[in-house]
Amino acid sequence: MKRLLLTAFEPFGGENTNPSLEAARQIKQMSFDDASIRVEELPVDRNRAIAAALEALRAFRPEVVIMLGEAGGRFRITPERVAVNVDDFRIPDNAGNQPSDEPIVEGGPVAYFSTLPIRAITERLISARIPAAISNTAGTYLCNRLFYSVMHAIATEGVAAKAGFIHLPYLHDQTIPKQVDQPSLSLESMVEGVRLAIEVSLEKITQ
Ligand code: PCA
Repeated sequence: MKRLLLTAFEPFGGENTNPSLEAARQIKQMSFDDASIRVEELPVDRNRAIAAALEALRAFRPEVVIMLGEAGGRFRITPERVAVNVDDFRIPDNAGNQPSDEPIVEGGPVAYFSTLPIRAITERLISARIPAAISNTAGTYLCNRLFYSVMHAIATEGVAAKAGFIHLPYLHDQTIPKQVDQPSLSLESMVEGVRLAIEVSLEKITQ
């Protein structure tokens, strides 16, 4: 049995929900043949989110970590290629923090690459007719910060885990009240996309 840690974020930026949370809650109800999955719901707070994720990483010692978050405005499910060492928040987080141009880890590496099989994940989703593409930037907000912080902990604390981040578009429901047209996916596609990403990651990662 492999251990897989799945993280999701609470709503932020005036939204009532977060697709990552909705998808992760459904995944939590599923069983996977060869893995036990722990779901961690994270606050959109630059300090508490990282503390909770690192605590889960150290306590659960997963072989695979998949972090999820919302990227409103995107058309596809997007496995991220890279996390960069900078916090530059476009809007405050839910605790009111809004750092600009700050390193996440002072003196840390400029960036970390995802160690998830992002190409295989993207291809599997497309085969299942779920819109997907590799993304080359996770932004400079909390999702990038979480992604970088987890990769840094894995690199420096000798945790043998493969990890990476996947951004999800808006759910259909989120776009209904908006004044400006926005792309969205159904919850069904979102959940199936995450389920397939988990399946591919477990298949490709053998330790
Ligand atoms: N998306 C934000 C942070 C929380 C979330 O779900 C981001 O892309 O940084």
